[in-house]
Amino acid sequence: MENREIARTLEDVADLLDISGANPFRVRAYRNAARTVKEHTRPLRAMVEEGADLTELPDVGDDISGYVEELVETGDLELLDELTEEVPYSLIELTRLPGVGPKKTKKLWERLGVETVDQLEEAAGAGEVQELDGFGARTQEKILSGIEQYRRHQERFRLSEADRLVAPLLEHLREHDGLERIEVAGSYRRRKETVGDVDLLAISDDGASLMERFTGFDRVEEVEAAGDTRGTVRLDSGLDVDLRVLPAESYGAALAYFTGSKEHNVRVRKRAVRRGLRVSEYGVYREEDGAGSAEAGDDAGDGSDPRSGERIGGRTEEEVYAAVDLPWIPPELREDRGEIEAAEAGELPGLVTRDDLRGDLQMHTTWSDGKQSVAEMMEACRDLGYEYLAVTDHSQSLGVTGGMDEEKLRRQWEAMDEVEDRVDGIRLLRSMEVDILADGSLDLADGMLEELDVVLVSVHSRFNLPADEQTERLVTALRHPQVDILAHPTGRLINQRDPYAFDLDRVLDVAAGEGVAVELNANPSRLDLRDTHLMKARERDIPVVISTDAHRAAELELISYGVEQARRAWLEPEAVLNTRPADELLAALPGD
Ligand code: DGT
Ligand code: CA
Ligand code: CA
Ligand code: ZN
Repeated sequence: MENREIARTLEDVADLLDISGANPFRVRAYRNAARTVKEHTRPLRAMVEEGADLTELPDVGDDISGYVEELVETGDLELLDELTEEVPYSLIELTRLPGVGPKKTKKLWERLGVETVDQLEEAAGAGEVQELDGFGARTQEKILSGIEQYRRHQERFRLSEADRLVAPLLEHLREHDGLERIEVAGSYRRRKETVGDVDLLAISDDGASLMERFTGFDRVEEVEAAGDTRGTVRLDSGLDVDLRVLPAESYGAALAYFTGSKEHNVRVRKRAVRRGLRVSEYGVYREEDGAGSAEAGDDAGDGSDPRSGERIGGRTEEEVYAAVDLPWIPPELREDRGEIEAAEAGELPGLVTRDDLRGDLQMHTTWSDGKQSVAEMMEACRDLGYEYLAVTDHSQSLGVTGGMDEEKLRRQWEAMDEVEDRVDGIRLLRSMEVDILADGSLDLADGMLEELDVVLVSVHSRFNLPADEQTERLVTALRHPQVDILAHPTGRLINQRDPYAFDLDRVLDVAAGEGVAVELNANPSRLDLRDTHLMKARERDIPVVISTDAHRAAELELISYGVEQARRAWLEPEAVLNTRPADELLAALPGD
């Protein structure tokens, strides 16, 4: 059992206790312990196996330590079973709806008998919710739109979640003797920020036994289909996985087909038809006279044999593209957003890679809400091969994060002077993630801003301002002469929070005018700006900075998600400021 799952179980206990009206201190104890477990870097499973004393962890006492051991050893928690005899488990889902929470959940359950999201939707739709005291028409409205947002966000998995869930499955399949090769196709290979399901392709001459191994994976909850060449399972996380088994000669064609996107494939097949060819998941075939369908659209269901005609290729993706007179196209571009035209003209972009980056320009340390020291972050960045980093702790208005006022910032600078003497081989830039206040002013005095190497600004509060006020707030901040970079510009959290309402085009116009850079926040929950927004920035020649916003050294690795998103936006190294050496980077930023 992973730390995440242990933490989730403890959170479930807290929610159920909270709904049942337990002592708030007891509820908080479970929540705090859940956070400790979630953030702990070592697997608690390993600690339990070693017989380590878990009570040495913050917020973990004798009771909770016992529960963690029970969970690790049995996979179950008797306490949870007892609680769900009193309080339906499905109520936990209600507490996660925007604007609901445990207190309201309790009332909805006791007064209306609501136990599920569906039942709540029905009750709110029928106007029953607004009749309860403490609710009212506005709350009911909010609950309905919250359910809608929740549903929209439930459907797809974040790419990083898919990565985490797929890795052990791939490992499990790779142990199979007859397996020659396996790869993940679909939106996962295109590195889309979320995936609907995961599409695996394998080469093996023993499909049946590979399929058996696939359906026998211990995280499989349900087998939806399982034949010799294709199967679909649902993992216990709710993620669906397709597996297709192919002969080696079809591998390239199948990889191209199942990588998609569908829109991209349609364009490729149209080109094939014009050349008297047929491209299917089995290969590239020359049409026999009269056998070709003039219809170039979707081949699924047109009734003809996808393997008819003389086979002329399909072992590699390059062969498929070459057959339609195109160079190989990187998966991140395969969205029919102009890549076919660019490929035809020999003008595919030379996409930015992880190795092009020379530094990371957003991270937090123990000076605010980060978990590691400046020295540790410097060393970690140096180990990643970077030439520089900017430490960007929060400013004072974010009190909960330990945000810094002037006096604390000065102390940080003094401490940094000393750290620089100890840590060699990497340059430390003085920076700060300065909060943009509601009126667009900045949360640090001008005299201090002037002394920073890089001024990063961002919004962390008042997400609900009317769109025109939010836009003005951002514009005012961008016009401040010391501002260099606008961090996580839309504020969205994938699957959790929509972007705040504002006019992005206008903000980008002002950024372009002021020479301010925009951040591509690489955290896989943010990816902000996203691909389509970055394309808007690219059109305006706005420089982009890819940063992790790491709160611990391990999170610096998440930079790869940012690079992938940048590639989906067609960004070349020249468009990304932190591909440049530090002096060039500083010269390119507007604030002096
Ligand atoms: P997802 O799973 O919603 O994140 O998106 P994809 O792109 O992974 O889509 P998926 O899993 O439905 O199918 C994987 C790929 O297989 C897709 O990108 C293109 C190809 N494909 C699937 N169904 C069709 C189809 O009906 N026609 C064509 N042309 N291609 C298809
Ligand atoms: Ca898929
Ligand atoms: Ca699929
Ligand atoms: Zn931030």
